[in-house]
Amino acid sequence: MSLLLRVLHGEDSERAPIWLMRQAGRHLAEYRALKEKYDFWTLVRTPELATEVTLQPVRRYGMDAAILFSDIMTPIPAMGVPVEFSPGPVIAEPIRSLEAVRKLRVPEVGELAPYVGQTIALLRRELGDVPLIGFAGAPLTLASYMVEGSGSKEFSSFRAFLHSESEAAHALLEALTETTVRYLRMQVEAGAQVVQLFDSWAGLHNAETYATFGAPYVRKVFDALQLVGVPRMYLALNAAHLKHEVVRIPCEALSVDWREPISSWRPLTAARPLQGNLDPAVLLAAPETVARQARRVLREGLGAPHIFNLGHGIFPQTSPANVERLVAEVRSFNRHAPTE
Ligand code: 1CP
Repeated sequence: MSLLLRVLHGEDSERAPIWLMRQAGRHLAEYRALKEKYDFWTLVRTPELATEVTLQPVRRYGMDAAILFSDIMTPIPAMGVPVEFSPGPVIAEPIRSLEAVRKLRVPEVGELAPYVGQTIALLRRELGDVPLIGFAGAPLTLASYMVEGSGSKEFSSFRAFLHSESEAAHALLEALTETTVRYLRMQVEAGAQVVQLFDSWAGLHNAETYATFGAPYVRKVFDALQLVGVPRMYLALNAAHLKHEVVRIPCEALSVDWREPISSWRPLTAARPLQGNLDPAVLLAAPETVARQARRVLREGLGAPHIFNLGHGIFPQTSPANVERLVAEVRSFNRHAPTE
């Protein structure tokens, strides 16, 4: 079994597996070259191109996992809501009422981004022993974009909607939950060996709002996937104030962003694998700083299963040489006999 899967099954391995959020994409010249010829949707919707982009960081760095090249918004058009990228998601007609929610479709599995299943099948043939991570957006984060209409610093329209149109909000979250379950099941059937739910905007909410509109739907998605039997990983970003809710989510690994050290989560998570949590900005510093900070995170991860990752996506201006240095540092760190 691959190192990542062993750690997800609870092994406190000698070496920490490493992959990086957004490891494919703009920091790689080979991605930028493709991006000159094709727009983002074309890359995602063409299985050969999405396969190539997914493989680029695996080839270059020898990562311990590949993550499907796609976006959290990929299943949304099949619900009847067109999505453009500029560069983040843009929805021309945001969902703002119960009426609009009632018009949404919960797509059948076959209608849900069939090109994703084809990409996964191609990837499984190319990847050999390297595991493939499938992913989806958590319902609350998907709803943030659908109601706001685009990314935003505060998502004020969305947050107001949760409070003023709570019936519509719950109906929207239900539709997204069912769509996400079908979408992730499809990914697993096609060959994804791990799934991650990205809750990038969970941290905007207080504990009560997250407990009402966030956590219950994540739990539903993961409960449905338990039967499927692949390890489930959850990232709630900027969510240290939601720790007590987040640690109750049923999943095999929690991703931890960079704002608090792993040791601040460990007392609440017992031996559950934790993933993270290097500040992606460290990769913009000098190589010696990258190495030193990587060791700090590795030491924090000792004593229970740890998957090395960034606390959030890699910045586009990151130099591949620094990523190489990072991978080498993680590879050479013996977790059973740490030095320093
Ligand atoms: O390593 C990989 O292959 C990464 C694949 C990937 C993933 C996992 C992409 C490609 N997007 C995502 C998930 C995603 N998309 C998240 C969750 C993770 C996170 O928090 O970073 C979110 C919030 C989005 C939404 C999104 N899509 C944004 C952020 C907008 C905002 O509100 O700040 C952006 C810029 C996109 C477009 C996008 N998705 C992916 C890429 C490479 C891009 C940029 C397209 C380009 O090259 O111009």
